[in-house]
Amino acid sequence: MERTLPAATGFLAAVHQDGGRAPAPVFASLGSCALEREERHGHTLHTGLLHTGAPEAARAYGPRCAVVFAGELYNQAELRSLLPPGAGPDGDAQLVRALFDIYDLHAFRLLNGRFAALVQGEGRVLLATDHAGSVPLYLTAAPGRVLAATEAKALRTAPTGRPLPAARPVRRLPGVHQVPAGTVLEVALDTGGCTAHRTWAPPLSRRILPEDEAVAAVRRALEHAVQVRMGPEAPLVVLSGGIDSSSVAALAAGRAAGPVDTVSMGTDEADEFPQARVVAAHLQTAHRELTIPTDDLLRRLPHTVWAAESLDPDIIEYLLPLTALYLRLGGTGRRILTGYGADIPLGGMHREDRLPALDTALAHDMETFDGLNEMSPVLSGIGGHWSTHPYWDREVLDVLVPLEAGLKRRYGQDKWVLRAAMGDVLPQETVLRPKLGVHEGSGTTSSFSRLLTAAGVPQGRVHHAKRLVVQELFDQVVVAGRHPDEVATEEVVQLAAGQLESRTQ
Ligand code: IOT
Ligand code: MG
Ligand code: MG
Repeated sequence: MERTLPAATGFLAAVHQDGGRAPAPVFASLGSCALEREERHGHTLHTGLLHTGAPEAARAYGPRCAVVFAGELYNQAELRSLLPPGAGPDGDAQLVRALFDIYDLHAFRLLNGRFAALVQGEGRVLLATDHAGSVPLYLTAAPGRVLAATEAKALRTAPTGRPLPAARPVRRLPGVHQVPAGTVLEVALDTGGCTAHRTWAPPLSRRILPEDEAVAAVRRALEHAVQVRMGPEAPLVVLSGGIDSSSVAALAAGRAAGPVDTVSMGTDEADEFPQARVVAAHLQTAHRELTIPTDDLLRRLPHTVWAAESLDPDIIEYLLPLTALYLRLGGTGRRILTGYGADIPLGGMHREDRLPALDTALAHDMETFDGLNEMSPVLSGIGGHWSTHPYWDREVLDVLVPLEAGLKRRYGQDKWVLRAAMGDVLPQETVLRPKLGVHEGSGTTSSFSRLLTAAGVPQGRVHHAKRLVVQELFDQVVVAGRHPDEVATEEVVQLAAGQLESRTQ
């Protein structure tokens, strides 16, 4: 049976020398948890797989290694061509296991996907993220044991591990580290020491292409990325009516057997409903509009930090309206396509005409995305849905990032190459519509700012105060393990305002 969602959307896994016990799995993402215990190479492997019905395909045990896999692969056909004919492993975990037998950890250099994986080999444990680290993966390690999970909060009660210079420490969770993006961390079981192997890095050089070739390459790559992300049923596209999400909706509509669903969120203060409606009408999608009162939106701040486990206040502002949307969607188990991330390789957030500044911003953003968790599937997972982002497909990035800046800003337009690539399937007004960020179009930035100024934060300190709010939320819902329903945004804002005041006195 073809499945809409991946076999597993998250996991907790522990490898112990002495049998040991794994902490009870705690995830923000919804789903059932399938527990299993397996003895191999003199160690015990405990796994808890977060799933929606068929977790078997997320685990694979072979003589050389065991694989635990959350998420999905997008280049399965290519990967299968590397295996002997007839060796048709069913699920992604089996495929990774078969490739591991041939390539060892270099198998991860071959994968284009949205995943986190653990491989237990003899005497070592490997922890792998996709090229973008889009499914966050955390671990603690000590001699004789490794514990890993797709949410940091699942490791908050684990025994303290040793420091791991090859990974990023998590705030206030001693010994807990995040696996870097595009990396295989190899942990030696006897010592708990670890080595990082990079499997992808954003291109630093820039390619010069004629307009038509650049446009065709972008169209081809994006079309393919959308196609491989479609499940057996028509997907749901979160649509703002901007060029990024409208392109995804258009390509999905061109592929789906039936009408594609689209949904737009707005608040009582701001929305992009008219612009999204133009696209929905043009593509004849089954379109919905969800208006979220601003108070309710701000009440979802704790849930956003809980899901994203991110400390960056700007990122949290982008993710808050989307999290609120996912929580209001209703239904279960939708496959959601987004236009998220397009602005990073295309320099869309950058509003000026000078090319050096554009490429500086782009190089910076491609250098610093890791650990922000803005693509995390947990954001929609807390509503029971699976999201995926075609612009951060590995092949799409490998086309978009290296295009010389003059193809990204051209004829006075931002994201020119994408606009030119989509002209035949979208209304002209959509193709020409200037960029508007989700945090602006929903009034999120301004309403969050207002909350702080109302609590006495001076204008010039608002951004800093937002950072303190996000930190405090992180400490409550991730570090202390509180449920976000029990955390009041208002109280945390008061606390941050108070901290700021006492520091400036
Ligand atoms: P924006 O590009 O406006 O929105 C991101 C995605 O969220 C859209 O493509 C769309 O799928 C969905 N979306 C946005 N608004 C709505 C809406 N009203 N209703 C339904 N869905 C919507 C911020 C931004 O401008 O978002 N994200 C940037 C940049 C991230 C910066 N990160 C970084 N430097 N590491 C982005 O590239 O997506
Ligand atoms: Mg965008
Ligand atoms: Mg937008």
